[in-house]
Amino acid sequence: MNRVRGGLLNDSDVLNDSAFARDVLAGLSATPKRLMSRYFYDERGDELFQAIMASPEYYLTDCELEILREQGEPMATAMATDEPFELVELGSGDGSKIRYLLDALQANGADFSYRPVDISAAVLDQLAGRLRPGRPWLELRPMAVNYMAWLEDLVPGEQRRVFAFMGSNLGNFGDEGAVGFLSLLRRAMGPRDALLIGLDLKKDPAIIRAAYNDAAGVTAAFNLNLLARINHELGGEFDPAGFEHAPEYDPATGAARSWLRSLRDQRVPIAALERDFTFAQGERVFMEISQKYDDAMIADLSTRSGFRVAADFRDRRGWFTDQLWVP
Ligand code: AVJ
Repeated sequence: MNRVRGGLLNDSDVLNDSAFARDVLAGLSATPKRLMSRYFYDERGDELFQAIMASPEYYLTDCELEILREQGEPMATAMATDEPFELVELGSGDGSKIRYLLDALQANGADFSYRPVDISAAVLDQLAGRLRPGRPWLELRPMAVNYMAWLEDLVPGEQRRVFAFMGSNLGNFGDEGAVGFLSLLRRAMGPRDALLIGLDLKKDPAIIRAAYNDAAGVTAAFNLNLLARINHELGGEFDPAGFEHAPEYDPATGAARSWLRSLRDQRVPIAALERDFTFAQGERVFMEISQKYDDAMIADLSTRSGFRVAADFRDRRGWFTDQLWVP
């Protein structure tokens, strides 16, 4: 939790105290203004993301669940060698999808342990509660850390590792960010390691637009919640009713972007930043990119970051892919 001491914060407090404060200051000082989607996930944000995954328009979770449920066996075969390995899932969440893969690996006689890595200890407790019952064989080694920071210091291990980065989380990095992240991961991998990566594919634009603008307004609330978080944690005075959710999808590039648009001219003080920020009517704040891929983009991305695509598993509709990438 960030400390807000009315009027007593100086610049070095702001700069040293919290990455959140620093990133909000930089983002709202930029043109166009932007906020970072990694900050969506406070307690309320976690709840809203769960609700997004349960919404009828958000197909990504259903597609990946179908792949894991119905192709767990070939996936387990593609992933395992005779060597014992550790399955390291980056940003595991509560483990609701991966269980199909764990069960398929076990059925295949794979010798493996499972290390879910997530920034939220609460979510890892839920994961353990969900996965432990009925799986006495599971070697579960949860780790509550920021996986980005952890990866920076990670070197190839003695034991083989298979990383998993599911759910099209890569799509939030943008193009350069994605190559940067994958290259970082690649440097931490030994020659026999592998990466299981989930990527959302280009499809009928109407389907994608609906997924990021659901009729019940959950995605809108998810974006607006970041303004509420700034209010709580940084002493901001945003009126969330002063902004609207304005997502867009460009079928040519596959970029789905979310913006918040100011509904009027307004000035918003943020105490912890000791600044007011002005928003013109119609001005947009960039919130998130959710990249959609096609085969050419995936070939390009994997090559640029030092990987080769070894296996490709898609749902029946061909909307989503889980791929095994190797060095
Ligand atoms: C968790 C990054 C995969 O981009 O589809 C869902 C987040 N944002 N609805 C995505 C999200 C709006 C989601 N990822």
